[in-house]
Amino acid sequence: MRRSITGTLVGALSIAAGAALLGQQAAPPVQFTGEAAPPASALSLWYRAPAADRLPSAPRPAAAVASAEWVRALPVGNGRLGAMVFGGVVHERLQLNEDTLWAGRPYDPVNPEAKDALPEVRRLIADGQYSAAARLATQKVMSKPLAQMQYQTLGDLTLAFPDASTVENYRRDLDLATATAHVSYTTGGVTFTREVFASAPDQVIAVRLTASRPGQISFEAGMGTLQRGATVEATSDGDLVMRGTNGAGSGTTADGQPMTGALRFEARVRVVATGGTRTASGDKVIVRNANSVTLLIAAATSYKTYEDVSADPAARVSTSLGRASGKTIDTLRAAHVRDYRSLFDRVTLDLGPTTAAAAPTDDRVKAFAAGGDPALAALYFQYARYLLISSSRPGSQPANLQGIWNDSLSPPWGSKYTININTEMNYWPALSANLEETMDPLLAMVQDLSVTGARTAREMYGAGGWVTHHNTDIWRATGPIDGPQYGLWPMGGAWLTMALWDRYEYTGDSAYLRTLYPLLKGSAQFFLDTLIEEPTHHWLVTSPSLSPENNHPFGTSVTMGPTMDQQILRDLFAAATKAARDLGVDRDLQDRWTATRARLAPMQIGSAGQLQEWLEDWDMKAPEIHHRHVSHLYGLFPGHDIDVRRTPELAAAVKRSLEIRGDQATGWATAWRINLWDRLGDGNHAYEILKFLLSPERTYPNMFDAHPPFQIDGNFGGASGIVEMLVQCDAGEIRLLPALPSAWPTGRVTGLRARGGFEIDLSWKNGSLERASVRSLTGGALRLRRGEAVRTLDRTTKGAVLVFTGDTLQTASR
Ligand code: FUC
Ligand code: CA
Repeated sequence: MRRSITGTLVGALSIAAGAALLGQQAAPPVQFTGEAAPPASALSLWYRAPAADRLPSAPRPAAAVASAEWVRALPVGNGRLGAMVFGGVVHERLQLNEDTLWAGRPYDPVNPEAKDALPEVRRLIADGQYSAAARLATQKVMSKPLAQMQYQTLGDLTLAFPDASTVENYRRDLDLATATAHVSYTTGGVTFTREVFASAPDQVIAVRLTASRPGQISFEAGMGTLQRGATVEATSDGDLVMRGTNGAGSGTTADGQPMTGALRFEARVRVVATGGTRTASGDKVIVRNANSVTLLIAAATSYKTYEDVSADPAARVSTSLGRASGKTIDTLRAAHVRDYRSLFDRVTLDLGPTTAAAAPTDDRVKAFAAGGDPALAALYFQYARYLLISSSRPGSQPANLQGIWNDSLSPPWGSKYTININTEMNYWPALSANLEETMDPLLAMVQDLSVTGARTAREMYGAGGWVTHHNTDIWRATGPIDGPQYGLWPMGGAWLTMALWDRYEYTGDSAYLRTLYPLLKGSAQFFLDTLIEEPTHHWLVTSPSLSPENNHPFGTSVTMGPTMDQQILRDLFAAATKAARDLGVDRDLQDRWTATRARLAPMQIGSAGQLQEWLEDWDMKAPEIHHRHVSHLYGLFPGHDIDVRRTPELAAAVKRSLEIRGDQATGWATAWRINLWDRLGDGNHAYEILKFLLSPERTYPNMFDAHPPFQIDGNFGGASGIVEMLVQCDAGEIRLLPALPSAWPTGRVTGLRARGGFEIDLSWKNGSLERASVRSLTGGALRLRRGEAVRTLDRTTKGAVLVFTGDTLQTASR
């Protein structure tokens, strides 16, 4: 039987309608007794209480910031499918996501009036009439619709178990070593265990229920979603099936097209019980007195590409479910763990064991700043690697503002791709923490953007190449959105392309370079066609643009030639030139790029000794001198314009800017500050900021980053900040322990990657380097630094491991 559900949760509704067999309604509170022991794996997040023990409340607002319960739940994901596991005793909830389920439909946001209005916007800027320029841009230049589409929740799988009054030794955990969430407890003399993992090889989420005695597992499984008009039915062969279409976005395109939902989705749960009975009743599957149960969850949408939504979600689901349900849980688990470990195990980090590690994770977060728990920083680092693997597998969509985990139809900032820092930050640890493959989805997205962005370049700017502004979505929209003070920034695509360029620097892979080159060339082309000469010094600058989201003293952020743009462009033109040289192509363009690069506005040091954020020395007069964005410091990290040794005056100006900005900001902005202080070589200052990032103000109980609200970039930026304390590579050299905080006198890391094609294992003791093993991946030149000690090799032997000992880098045989 099929029921239609509209905007509320089917589980709660049908229970009210009388289908309930097992105590789902307002169960008396469960009493927890006994102290569960910590899990065996030190790489675990764990807790002594469920994240929640009730069905999601119904009706629930569609536009919701993640609840306090949700940020206690534990995430699993296979890159595409995600679940938040709540671990309730009476009510288990798995909040589900599929990474192509976004609102809206294919669309082109370019405003046809923009091209004619842009010269006047530029003239007003050159004339110092910034607010007038912003007003004109609001009227004529911004995208239609003005907002992009949101990433949306798929729904929930709920399992309602019999009431339990007293529960002993409850524990739930997430084991990062096996990418598996567990729940275990004892009630009525029976110990129940639950295991949840998201398999990439089998494209299902598996839930395994077992009990210490036969015949003890009884529950009622249901599904629900906030998506309007979705249906749920239980099939006669014991599947739960939810079908629906995605939500609409707001606004219309310039030619009046509404943003109605055009994606279809299906989620299907197969319930396989051993012993007992399984029956389908309405929109529920009911299991009674089973010995063990496996639930397999598959889901898909009709999304094929940003312009094609014609796939058959039912066929996709039935393919993966058909394959997976032919395998035993042991086979599924083994394949999952093998596959996951091939990525996760590449890096280990030991910052020293601590007794504090025996406490539940939320207690450790509360206590981290007080000291004595360096292992929590190691866990935070490995959690970020886990989250990247779980949200960004090849073939899936890139990690968005929430990775893949979102329980709303209208999440904060649409849970989109904000590309004036946030998406780039998501990938900061990808290369250094040895997860190169997780960048494949980013490459695929930028390839799409180079197509949609070429249209925007042509129709909006009359330019060649391609451009993307400060956000994009699954439809690869590239126009300026939200308002000119946020959106009128043409650098998003260029920055993303530099993130992709890093991968070539780390790997030297020439096949990859050939794939990347058209993106570099097209991005550079856009700027060749649109840079203007600023009137005072005749430097080449962007216009209109802005320093991300920071208002200058004249009532808006809109201006020309902000420092960050010039830094990104110096990196971009240098990379494009090097790429063309390495490929032996485009001789004339190489010269043009080099000449253009030399004419870009230089960086300037302002009256407070700071690095100027803008062409003019406005920093101290800007309304928010503590602003979260530190865009003009891009040149130090992750960009390449500034270095403590190569450009010490500019590095000192960065330091001054950081002091003025202050240490505490939103999650991602706090994480950026850590990386910057690392690059200044001040590990103790960086560590002070890490203490704030890893406090309850910026880290939720499930260790998700708190902007607040939840935003995943801070997890990734924080992990990068930990790497940058131990190994840095830039300015042609690899630096060992360049920003080691005194709180971590002794430790060991293995498997970090560095530019030039190297893999590094390090150990240190009492703040001194003990031993470094450097494995050459490509046979390239090596320049290694530890403090003032430097070792240089013009070339290395591919595959060979070079060993250096002590702070003086004595060469040793392995
Ligand atoms: C940028 C930031 C905000 C937030 C948003 C998603 O606009 O300025 O702080 O992170 O992205
Ligand atoms: Ca993904």
